[in-house]
Amino acid sequence: MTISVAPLAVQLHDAQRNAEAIPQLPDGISIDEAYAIQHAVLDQRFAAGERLVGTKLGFTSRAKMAQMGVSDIIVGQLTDAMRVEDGGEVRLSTLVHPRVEPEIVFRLGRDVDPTDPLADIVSAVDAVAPAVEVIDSRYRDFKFNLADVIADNTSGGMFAIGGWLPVGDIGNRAVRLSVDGRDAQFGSTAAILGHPYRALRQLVGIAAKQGFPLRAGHVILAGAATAAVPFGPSVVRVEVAGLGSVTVRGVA
Ligand code: 0L1
Ligand code: MG
Repeated sequence: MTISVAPLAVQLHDAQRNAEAIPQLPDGISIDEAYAIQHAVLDQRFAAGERLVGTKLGFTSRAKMAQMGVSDIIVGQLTDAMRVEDGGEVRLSTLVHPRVEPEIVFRLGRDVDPTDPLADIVSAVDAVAPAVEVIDSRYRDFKFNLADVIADNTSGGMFAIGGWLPVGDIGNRAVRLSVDGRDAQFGSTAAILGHPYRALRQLVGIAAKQGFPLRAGHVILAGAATAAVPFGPSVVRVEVAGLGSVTVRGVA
């Protein structure tokens, strides 16, 4: 099937700007075509003045794969406009049907060339932090297939990052997501492909194939350690053992 990238990208971009759900994309879109649509969606954000600040991995944990019925790792893009300060507010009316999920985030201390077979992304990481990701599918009822979600910038919404720390042993740290002080999800960083470094290494291959730059200063969300929960007017806190915490407040 030959698809027209531009109109689909405009539809997705408008859905995000207007916080209005749209139907899923036509059947038969390939993974490469889905990434082409995602790039065209992000180009509209860049044309409006937003800046690329990193990438996000998705479906790196079984809990997320099971929740969404999708089983391949996907990559989306983060812009400066998507970032909320730790403790900051997210205006819920700007999103379609937001959910929150607990993550850890890496920061790159130097550029990584993903096309270099010897690229060692783990050694390029200079800091790690807890993060909360606000995801928001532009599709009606949060229902999508793999191509749909890739085209939709992997449900990218907003994200907040806690305090940066030098990278220590992050292979099996307890993770808690709480809403208004009540526990909502428990997990471990080990749920992220067995070790979050595996997620980083997988990112390199996808970045090479799909044209994502990995630059010094970029942040990389490793993917949720647990299933996501709906985000309403509330204070959401993510804690990662040994790494501290980060909060965001959803406001009507
Ligand atoms: O961290 C994740 O696994 C996010 C996946 C994004 C797609 C979604 O669940 O809507
Ligand atoms: Mg995520």
